[in-house]
Amino acid sequence: MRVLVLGADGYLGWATCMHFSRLGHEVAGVDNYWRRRVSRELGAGPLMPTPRLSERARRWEALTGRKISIHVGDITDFGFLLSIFRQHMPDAVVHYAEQPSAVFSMMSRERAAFTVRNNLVGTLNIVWAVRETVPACHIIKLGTMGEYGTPNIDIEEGWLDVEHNGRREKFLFPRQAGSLYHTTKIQDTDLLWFYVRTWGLRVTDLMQGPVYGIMTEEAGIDSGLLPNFNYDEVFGTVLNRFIVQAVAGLPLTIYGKGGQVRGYLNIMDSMRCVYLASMTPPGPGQLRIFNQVTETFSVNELAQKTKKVGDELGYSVRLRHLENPRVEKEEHYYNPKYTGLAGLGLTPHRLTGEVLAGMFRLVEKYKKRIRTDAIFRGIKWR
Ligand code: USQ
Repeated sequence: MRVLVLGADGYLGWATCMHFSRLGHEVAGVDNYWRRRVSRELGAGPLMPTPRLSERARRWEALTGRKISIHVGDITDFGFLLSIFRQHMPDAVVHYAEQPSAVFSMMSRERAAFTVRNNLVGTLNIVWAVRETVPACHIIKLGTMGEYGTPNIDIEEGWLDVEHNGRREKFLFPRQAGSLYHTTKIQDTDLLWFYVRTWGLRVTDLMQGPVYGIMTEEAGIDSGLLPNFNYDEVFGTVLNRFIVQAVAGLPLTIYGKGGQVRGYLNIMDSMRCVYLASMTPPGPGQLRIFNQVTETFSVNELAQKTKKVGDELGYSVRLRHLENPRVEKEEHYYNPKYTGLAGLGLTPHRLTGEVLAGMFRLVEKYKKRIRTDAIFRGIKWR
């Protein structure tokens, strides 16, 4: 397969490039280094030194003999994106090239506008590039479980059968996001759904929960291949942040009561899900949706697990409930379905003590690089 990975420099992008490459596919990665630049501007770079993509691709080729092509550019520039499609004529495109931070999208009008423009125009450009070059190309878009919000009913896998006044119809499951970023993810799903119906595109939408972890099968080969791992308030996800906080000797930042439940998954399972989806593309005119999570936890449960393992390793982990900077329910019903990817063969890596201990050990190696001032600045939703 020829695979195009958009957003190749992000937490998941480079790991995805290596995963497809190791499994024998022809991979091209694209990024404009936006996240690197902004996290530097915000005074919070990645925990591990993260070479630029061309350097990582060189190391990968030297170590494995496999080539990954790299292109630096912005997918909201249609001419640039079209030239990449013409050059690679991909069978599948993995779309991570969105502004991924809920916090960033809530910081100012300018950052909200950037999020809307980047995420929607980027997605629209992919649709047009596919239509003009490879109409059968499978678009794999990273959606997010946060699009559903926390409804008081079970969350189905993408769709809901509705019976109304004696008639039935299937609709996208109702969505009610908790941040402007999550709202743009609803909007880009709507864009894709429109073009699926109108132009017969093939699309998979992966409704992913927060991802945790550092090590993947491929990154284990060389430390210069590790993911772009952020732990700061803007770009870090909660469990990754907790491990870094524990290693730095800071109390874990539990927002509000800590009863917020989300569906989580290990970075290795995230790679596997994208791969499994790519191996079984939907037919033309089909929008296929999977809930990409493997376990659900409350923030309190994650904090307790981190504390238990951290204490065993000698860290004396402290927990602190902070006034919640976000607007979200802190106690709620949460029951998402997630059987689709298991049906394609996913065998989850569970959040065991051993997995947590492995994260502690790796973070410890980079302890001197932790910027404690970037961990909590209290960026508020209102
Ligand atoms: N939280 C804390 N303390 C922290 C950080 C977060 O209690 O220090 C809480 C949040 O309030 C929230 C939960 O942990 O209730 C998850 O927060 P998060 O920052 O890990 O995740 P979120 O902002 O929702 O966004 C992340 C990724 C995003 C992805 C999303 C999946 O940044 O790209 O789409 O996870 S989901 O959450 O399912 O929408």
